[in-house]
Amino acid sequence: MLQRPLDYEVRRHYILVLSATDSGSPPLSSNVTLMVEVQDVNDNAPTFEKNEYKVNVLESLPVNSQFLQVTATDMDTGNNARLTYKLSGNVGDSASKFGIFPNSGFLYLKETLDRETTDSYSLIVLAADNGSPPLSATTVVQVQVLDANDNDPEFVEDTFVFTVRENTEKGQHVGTVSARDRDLGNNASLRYSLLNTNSSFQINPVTGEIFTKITLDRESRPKYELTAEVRDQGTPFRSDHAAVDIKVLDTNDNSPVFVEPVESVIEIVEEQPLGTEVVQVVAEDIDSDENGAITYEIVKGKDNTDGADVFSIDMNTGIIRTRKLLDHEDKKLYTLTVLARDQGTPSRQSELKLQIQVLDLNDNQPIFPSSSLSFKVKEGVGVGQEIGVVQAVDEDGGENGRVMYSIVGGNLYGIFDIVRSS
Ligand SMILES: [Ca+2]
Ligand SMILES: [Ca+2]
Ligand SMILES: [Ca+2]
Ligand SMILES: [Ca+2]
Repeated sequence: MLQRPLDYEVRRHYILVLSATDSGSPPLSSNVTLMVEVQDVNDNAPTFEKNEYKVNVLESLPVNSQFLQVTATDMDTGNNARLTYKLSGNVGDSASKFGIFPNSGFLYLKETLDRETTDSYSLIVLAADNGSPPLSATTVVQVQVLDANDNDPEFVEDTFVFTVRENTEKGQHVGTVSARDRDLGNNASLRYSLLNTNSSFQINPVTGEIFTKITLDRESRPKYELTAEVRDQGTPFRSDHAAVDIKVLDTNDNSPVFVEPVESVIEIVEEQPLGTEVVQVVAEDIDSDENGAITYEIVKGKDNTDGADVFSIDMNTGIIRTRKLLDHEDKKLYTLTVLARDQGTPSRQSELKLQIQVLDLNDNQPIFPSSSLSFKVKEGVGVGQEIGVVQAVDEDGGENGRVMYSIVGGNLYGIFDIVRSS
């Protein structure tokens, strides 16, 4: 019988020598050698070499890759020490993403990881021996998922629309483009640039702020269509593009310019009905909207502008008409100052000085100073001798006032002749 417990782990074999002695005299005896083999019983649980393992796994690690081996030991022998590993008590993602080889304790990936969805796992690994009943131990594997550059940066808008006023000094802030990247660290560290290289705008590569590089002129270029690029700093980098539309806002930096009439002297025949069109003035202003919208007016009270009350102008069309009946004989030339004004704030304006010449209509007949004249001529005067001068006055100007003379009656036998023009 056992006086003390056997421990297989301390001593596996005992060799006992037994002696049998009879009670005769003298007693006889004989010895026998007894081999006692201590059999292992499953009295030791497995133990892991660490209570907790920590491992970093790149999210881009391929499926089936092994990333950690856990090891447990068991003091027993045989089946009592033959260990089987398994993942135990894990739920959801943890259960579906990871597997373990039951004999080696190698952990491997069953599905791809995504740090942007789950960036750490806590796995429970169980090691059980094959005793009966089995004994087991557990350890924890902390998996930290490391970032891979698997996300493109994304601009927050497909098209950024900015406005900037013309004539501002270079360095004017136009707007800011921005993008997001779901990765981490360098994989999400963004740098901005403008593609189609241009001399008018620059971008802060870190902040995405766009500034002017020059003083813009809307009249030479009212709109810019640029492309912004964003890159992350991963290796290799990933990128995105967005349109950047920049509209240049107008300032009223141009005055109206008269383009019609080309001639500064305008002719009109006298005696036309009131409201007769004299001329249409046209001015242009290359600014936009109100800064380029023109109205016309006639300037009054200026030096040498004596036509202000005689003519009117349509403020919108620039058509100048008569307000009074013009009489060439009364006044042959009017001076008129026309103003073209834009509707900017403040407005800009230009002046055009016009001369309006009133042309003669043949409205006056020649008039002799008196109804009858008498010349005294001595007889015997030689043929061709001048016997007197008649003069008629015509109020009309030019051709209309040039008088032609002729004898129309009483010239018996053709004795007299008259010089037709004098
Ligand atoms: Ca990225
Ligand atoms: Ca990532
Ligand atoms: Ca203007
Ligand atoms: Ca302008």
